[in-house]
Amino acid sequence: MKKRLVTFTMILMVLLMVLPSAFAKGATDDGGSKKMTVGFAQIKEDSPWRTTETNSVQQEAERLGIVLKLSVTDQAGQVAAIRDFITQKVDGILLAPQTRSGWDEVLQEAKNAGIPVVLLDRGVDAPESLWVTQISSDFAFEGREAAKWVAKKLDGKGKVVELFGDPAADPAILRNSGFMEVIDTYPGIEVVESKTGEWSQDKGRQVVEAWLAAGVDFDVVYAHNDGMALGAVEAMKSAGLTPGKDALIISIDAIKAAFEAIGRGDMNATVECSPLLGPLGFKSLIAATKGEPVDKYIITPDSLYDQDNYKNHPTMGF
Ligand code: GZL
Repeated sequence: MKKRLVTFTMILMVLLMVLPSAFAKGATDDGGSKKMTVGFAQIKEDSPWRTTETNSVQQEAERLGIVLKLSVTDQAGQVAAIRDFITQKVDGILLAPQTRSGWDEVLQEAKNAGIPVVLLDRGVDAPESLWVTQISSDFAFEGREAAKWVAKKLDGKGKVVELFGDPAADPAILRNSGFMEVIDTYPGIEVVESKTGEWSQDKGRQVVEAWLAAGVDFDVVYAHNDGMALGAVEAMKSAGLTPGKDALIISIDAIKAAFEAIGRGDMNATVECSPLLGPLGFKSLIAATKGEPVDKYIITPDSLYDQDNYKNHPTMGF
């Protein structure tokens, strides 16, 4: 009798050790079927735009009943996170690639594991066969729209300073090339300075403060994102200048703080760049897991908002 009791207890202990992990691996919904699990490798970046994008992904995962594993790091950390998602056998991966390069190897590993990868808000220089789709704005278009606005406001003649995003990042590279493609058609307009503000308001402020201290003369600040533009506003005010008048300030993103600055006259324009990419991201991943076709590039529409039309934006910014 005693021997049977010991055997039963040992079997029970083994079951209690094994069962929970079995359930944990395949989280199930109320109906008992396995929930989809998605890994999201997000960029570590202190910006309202990035926060709004992360919230969009989290809210959509919640709405769809998808288990989201969120990792927020730099590019090297993103590569490690993707490897971790592969080990965990996720059903799909969302990646907001901090830089254009450095992805070929890890995206090949995801492909070998049969895990689809969707690129959010930026492109990569890895082969198209390694990722399902890129969901983003057309950054060169944004740059061209900004340049057309600048050329019109300057009547074809003046000096521009450029606050570059991360020079290794797809949106910065294309916002510069799109802008210069138009500016180069105006011999009277010169970009006299161009320096990275690293997408951040504080660094953008420091760069413009240094230009002003060095006596750089300019009529327009073109910033690759609103954060850096708001830094330029601060720098001009600290120097006793009137931003939006002593120099025009145009940027990209259309965050709420930019619309507020346009309303105050501190900034003059911003080109919309939607961060609300969660729904399209999951729709593409789910289609890919079903073997359904997905467009290789899904471009979200953008418009320029300035003091004449900013109140028309449905949410007055993101
Ligand atoms: C654009 C996105 C950019 C934003 C910046 O899709 O990648 O990253 O324009 C952010 O604000 O740094």
